[in-house]
Amino acid sequence: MQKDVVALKKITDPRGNLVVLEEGRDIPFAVKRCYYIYGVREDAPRGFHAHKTLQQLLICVAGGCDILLDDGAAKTTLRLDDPAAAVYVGPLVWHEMRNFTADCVLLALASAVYDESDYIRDYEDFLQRVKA
Ligand code: T46
Repeated sequence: MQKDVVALKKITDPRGNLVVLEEGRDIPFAVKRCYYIYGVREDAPRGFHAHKTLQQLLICVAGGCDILLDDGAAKTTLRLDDPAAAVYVGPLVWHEMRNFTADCVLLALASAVYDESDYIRDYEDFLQRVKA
């Protein structure tokens, strides 16, 4: 499991910063869907699921939040708070997001359109699938 925040390509000049994400270079899958999460209460954690097949790249384009990644063997918590940094979340990785700042905008680039049947929302079910 990738356990690090990955630095994105940032182009800085006197006007500010521009971050580039290109399919096949910075994004290891074809992007079929984007969504973003914002206005999250600090005491309202989200996630608590894994995906069967979905791949995602998560970026806090503003503010920050903590992301716990759990592959069934090891858990790691990363702070995502740089618009020029991303976390890759592959299939069968349980993830939980916490401690959102009030200004946080969490952008997700996803490899497939929304499909509730791709979610594993029960932790014991997740562990069984990891072992299988
Ligand atoms: C994930 C983390 C990082 C849709 O109708 N379409 C969509 O594309 C999405 C993402 C969600 N929804 C509906 C499903 C629920 O009724 O929006 C509602 C909230 O979704 P959920 O409770 O799954 O939200 P989070 O923040 O717990 O999880 C989301 C993504 O769903 C998930 O894939 O990996 O962000």
